[in-house]
Amino acid sequence: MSKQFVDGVLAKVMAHDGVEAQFHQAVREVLECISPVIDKHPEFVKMKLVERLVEPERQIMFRVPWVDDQGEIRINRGYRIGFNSAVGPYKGGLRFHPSVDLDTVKFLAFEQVFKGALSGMQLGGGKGGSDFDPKGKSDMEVMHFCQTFMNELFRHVGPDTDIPAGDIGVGTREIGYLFGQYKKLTNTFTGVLTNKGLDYGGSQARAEATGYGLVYFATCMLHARGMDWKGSRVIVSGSGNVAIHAAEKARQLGAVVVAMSDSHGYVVDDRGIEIEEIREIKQVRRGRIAEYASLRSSAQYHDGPKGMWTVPCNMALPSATEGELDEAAAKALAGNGCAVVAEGANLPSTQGAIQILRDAGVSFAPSKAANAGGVAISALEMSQNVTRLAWTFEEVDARLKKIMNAIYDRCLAAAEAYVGSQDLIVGANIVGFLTVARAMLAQGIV
Ligand code: NDP
Ligand code: 2IT
Repeated sequence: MSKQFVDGVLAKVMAHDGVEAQFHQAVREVLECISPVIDKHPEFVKMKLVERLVEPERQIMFRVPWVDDQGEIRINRGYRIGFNSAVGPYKGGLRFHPSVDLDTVKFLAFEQVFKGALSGMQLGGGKGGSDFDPKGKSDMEVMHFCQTFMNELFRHVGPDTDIPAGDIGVGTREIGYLFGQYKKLTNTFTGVLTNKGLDYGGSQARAEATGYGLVYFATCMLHARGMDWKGSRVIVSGSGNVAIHAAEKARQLGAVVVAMSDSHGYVVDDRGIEIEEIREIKQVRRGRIAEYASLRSSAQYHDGPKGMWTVPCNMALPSATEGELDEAAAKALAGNGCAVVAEGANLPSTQGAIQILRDAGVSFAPSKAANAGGVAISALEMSQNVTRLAWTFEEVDARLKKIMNAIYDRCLAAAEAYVGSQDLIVGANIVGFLTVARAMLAQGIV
């Protein structure tokens, strides 16, 4: 009965939102895991919880006109989706990248609902962004864009309503400009955004949180297999906020990070990548990862990011973008004896890839659990803003570790209880769904 019910909801979503392929994949992954929960909770069916859950509470799209350094008028599109606020206020990042469209923002917002619930920090799910490309733009252009973007966004967000943060293309610089404009427009100084700079309400360890949290989560997976980081070969895709901090923590724990990438290609360094060098190239100089190979004689650069998955490793941490780990990549990883894959990016693995990894006995952690450390520490940033206190790095990092361990334990317990397995995808979706569904049930039909 429940399988039929779930299939029916999925068919309706696909018919209703015809071209949203990424959103469909995200919905499918959740729905395919929750049949055993639906079996035990007929009230969820009666109250149409699943049907309500797949419909965003609100979606905002707006024009963002701005003027570039040459005096040319440019027009971009802005988005913010508040997907679900049953567990807490809408919470999730803003992405600035030319590929951003409604489908992208919708699937990311949907994922964020379960991630917020899994984090245990009373967070709802939202996401936003624009097809604006910060690459190659001057600081002034980025500032003007951020100000115009906020000129519309400010009326929809607020410290108790919707709290955006960073994501691809939105880092400390962009958050600073967005915050300054919100403050001016509303005449308030509040925690309306997270990922802020440390001088004006940012939290220690927020920049590190997603990457460090990913490694803390993967540590639980390694220990379950009787493995450790020491001496292990690790590949980390991407070289942005999440990737750099994941690589940094893995290295601190004794791993050898042998490969990293950007959207143009990847570098291999069998002696272990110098993360500080990558940070300098990618975050300070805003350059290409290829430059790393010209600085280190032990490193080689290869064009195109996809080939990176063929580099032999014990663990892989996909931390760049959605869909980057496809079936060919999964086959290469499994064939080379990779034992653990934990997702730092949002939905980086295709469904076909996940199937191949599962069949090969690779331990796999889905993004909504493994990268929840970022949003969890955003919640700690919000707490510090409300109380006007600033916690130490060590304090926040210790909490992050506890939060990631707790997410892992809850996912594992749910998988064991509902399907008698240790499948973290099933566990994460069940815990996330149950938390949101119970909150929605309690709050009535709203
Ligand atoms: P950044 O913008 O800091 O970095 C993105 C990185 O990914 C860049 O190095 C970029 O390269 C690279 N990249 C983009 N596309 C590809 C590709 N096709 N192949 C290889 N590399 C690519 O973003 P974040 O690190 O913040 O985000 C990375 C991922 O993590 C995203 O999926 C995001 O949604 C997710 N995430 C982020 C969180 C956060 O707190 N920031 C929290 C949880 C998840 P290039 O420089 O060439 O563009
Ligand atoms: O995907 C994500 O979890 C983020 N981009 C971070 C969200 C947040 O609100 O900190």
